[in-house]
Amino acid sequence: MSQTVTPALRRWIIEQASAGFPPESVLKAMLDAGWEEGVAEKALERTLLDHLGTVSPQQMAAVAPEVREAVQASQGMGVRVPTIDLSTSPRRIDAGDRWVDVITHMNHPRVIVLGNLLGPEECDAIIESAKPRLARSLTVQTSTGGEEMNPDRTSSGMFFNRGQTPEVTAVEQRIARLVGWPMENGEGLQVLHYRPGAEYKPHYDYFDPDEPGTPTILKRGGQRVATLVMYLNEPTRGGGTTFPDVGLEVAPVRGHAVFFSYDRPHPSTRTLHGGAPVLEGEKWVATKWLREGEFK
Ligand code: PD2
Ligand code: ZN
Repeated sequence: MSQTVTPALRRWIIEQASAGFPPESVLKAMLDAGWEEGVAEKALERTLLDHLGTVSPQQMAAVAPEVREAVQASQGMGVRVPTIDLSTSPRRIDAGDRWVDVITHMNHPRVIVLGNLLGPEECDAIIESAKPRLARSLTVQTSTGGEEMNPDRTSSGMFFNRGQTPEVTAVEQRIARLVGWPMENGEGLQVLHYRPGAEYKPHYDYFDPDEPGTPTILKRGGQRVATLVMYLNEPTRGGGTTFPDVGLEVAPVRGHAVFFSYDRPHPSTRTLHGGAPVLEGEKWVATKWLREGEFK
């Protein structure tokens, strides 16, 4: 008889580990309860690696040392990611053709909220050139590497090619300078339009390594390592960008942007994020995703 790992079992495993029980005693309890050894070992390992990757350092200190080591080993070293050097607490950063304001930032997840990244006339020009090409948003289907309609994303959208209009080029050059990452590693700018009620449910922007379509997607420049969501207008109410793991919501202010980076394709980066429903008015954003290598 095949045994399936239920959410209840996963919750129980997490409770045991959080209470400080070492993995051997959790495994023994599962075997005593009638679980097949192979199934129990796999369930234990997957659950602990997924869950413990996302907990705070304080919570992590409470788990058994061998579990902590296994989680750290499985996560390995992260890759180099785009960054904005804030070590000297600058209030403004020279992005080449414009001074960009630093509004707020946090380290885990690495999130930086920027002001004045785009001027109002640039926001309008990008919206106007996107309008004629909008279609209901598709997301990359990681099971095949193709594209699919996604009910979690009720916006309409389009992609520019890199350098497609003068405003797009200016913004791409500014971003490259700001985060110290080659323009060639950027995907084409995506524009999204949300009407009242539209939202983008929480998700990760990296490609799930366990999905069968991911190797195909990664042939074009490797993993995504950072995202910049730029607000092109202001909804009257709602439409913030949320980070549920840390209770953060970034307000959509015209010309502002939220930058976040992820050095591994894993929930431990705490970069789960979503677009909250627009309650009143409409919302326009432009998203720039940055890859590890050149996006061709
Ligand atoms: O529009 C947003 O706030 C939003 C939220 C989450 C955009 C994206 N993700 C995205 O484009 O990936
Ligand atoms: Zn996203």
